[in-house]
Amino acid sequence: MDKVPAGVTLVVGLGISGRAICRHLDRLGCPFMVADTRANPPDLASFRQEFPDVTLRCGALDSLNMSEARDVVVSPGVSLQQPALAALQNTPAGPPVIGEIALFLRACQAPIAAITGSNAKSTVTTLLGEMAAEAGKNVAVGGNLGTPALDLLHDMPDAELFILELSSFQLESLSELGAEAAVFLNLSEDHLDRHGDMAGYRRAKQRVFMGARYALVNGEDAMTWPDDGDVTVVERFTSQPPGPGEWGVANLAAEDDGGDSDAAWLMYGGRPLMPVSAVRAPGRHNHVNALAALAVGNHFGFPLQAMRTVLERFSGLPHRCELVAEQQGVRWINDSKGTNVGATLAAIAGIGPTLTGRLVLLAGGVGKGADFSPLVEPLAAYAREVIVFGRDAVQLQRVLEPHVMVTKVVDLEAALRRALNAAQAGDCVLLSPACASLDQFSNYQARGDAFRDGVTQLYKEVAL
Ligand code: UMA
Ligand code: ADP
Repeated sequence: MDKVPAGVTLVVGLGISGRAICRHLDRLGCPFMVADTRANPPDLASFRQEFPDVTLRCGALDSLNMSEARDVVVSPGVSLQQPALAALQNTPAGPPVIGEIALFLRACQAPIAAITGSNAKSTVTTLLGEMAAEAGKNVAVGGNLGTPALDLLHDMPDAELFILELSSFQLESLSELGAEAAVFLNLSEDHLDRHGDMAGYRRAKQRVFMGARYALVNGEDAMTWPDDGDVTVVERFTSQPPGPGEWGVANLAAEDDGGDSDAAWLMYGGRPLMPVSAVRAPGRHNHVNALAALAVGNHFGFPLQAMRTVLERFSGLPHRCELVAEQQGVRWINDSKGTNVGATLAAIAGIGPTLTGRLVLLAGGVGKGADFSPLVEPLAAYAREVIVFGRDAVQLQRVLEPHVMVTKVVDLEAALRRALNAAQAGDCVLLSPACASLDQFSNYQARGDAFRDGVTQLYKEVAL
């Protein structure tokens, strides 16, 4: 059996996090080796270029003796429940089995804002980061989005605030966090193949509150509220008129808003903050995202004017309900980041009421064990057709077919061709797959890019 030498740290995983962990250990001068559970992990050549002398072991972990490692640092995509790691955690005097964020916490001196939820993490993290920068803070933004947390430490050693998007995979392995501000935005089905059930998924996300001084939760989603009462201050946001101390949306009569009669405003309790119409990112879900960012920004003391400036400027992230083409009266919208049912529901709720025609939805990929039935009602109301593709296309077809026309195709390219035939003027073709992309693409960005490029190509062909 192979063995990790005594005192050497084992890095599990050769992906983005694994490499950030390696760079960090390298900078600290800690001896380390890497294991990846796959026989042929991707991008081996670039790893070898970056770390020519580091020992790399590929294949199952159960034939690797890890008992004398200094630490075992596991990438988020690797489950801590897999037998070799579970056994190691049960070994008395075994090495600590930790994740990238635990290493980050050992080294980080500045306050942290930690943002989690099933959806909207990246949007709120980005908004808050831009608000901090607009307020003149030296802020580092990353985590599950963008730059890995450990690389941020190196890239921005003088950062006075770290704003981290944290996934359930990153939170699951933590035994402490101590965020200055912890945000739990919403909870809907995702990653059940990894966490077993909703209770397991929620338990992982609840770890965001461990040792937090301030928590922000969703007033309309009790699943986001902290279980134990050890967070000193808990604030809530809601899409409804707010109660005292809550962040919400209310219609203001003329005397309250200086003449903008009956307009919807973002509010803090009874205090109007800005008209909803001034928030540039479209859709109701972006109004609550704006409120979440305003609430945390307020906790950190950012001036309201700076935060408003950001909300007036920020039009949304790529691959999230992004309009990529409008041709012959048909809008083509890329929501490739709609990787779970909750996100696709939000996209349909945002776009459906704006249609003069109908919706043509492109969906499918890796369903992660989710229940697709919540899609039935909105699709019956808005869809002309649903075009399904990828690994779990049949599951989607089975659930949706009795209620809406469903066409099953092999891949996204075929889905685009079918959509071009199906869509009529006034319609919207929406890629919001409710599934992960990894069966047919390297990530959701590649899937979104393929959608954008495919649409351009289709209309070129039509023009010929
Ligand atoms: N893998 C193995 N064996 C290994 C290592 C990895 O099979 O030994 C597989 C995993 O099961 C997974 C894939 O390889 O399918 C990637 O896993 P990883 O842990 O190496 O992933 P990274 O490349 O480090 O990227 C991770 C996040 N990905 C995951 O958690 C799956 C990235 O979020 C994140 O940007 C990056 O760390 C930096 O923090 C992506 C993501 O999909 C966007 N996140 C999920 C989500 O948002 O829903 C959680
Ligand atoms: P995450 O990082 O959690 O995946 P993103 O900001 O990238 O979140 O958005 C992912 C998806 O969630 C997008 O497809 C978007 O349409 C949808 N979404 C955005 N905000 C919300 C919200 N407040 N509630 C539900 N879904 C949302």
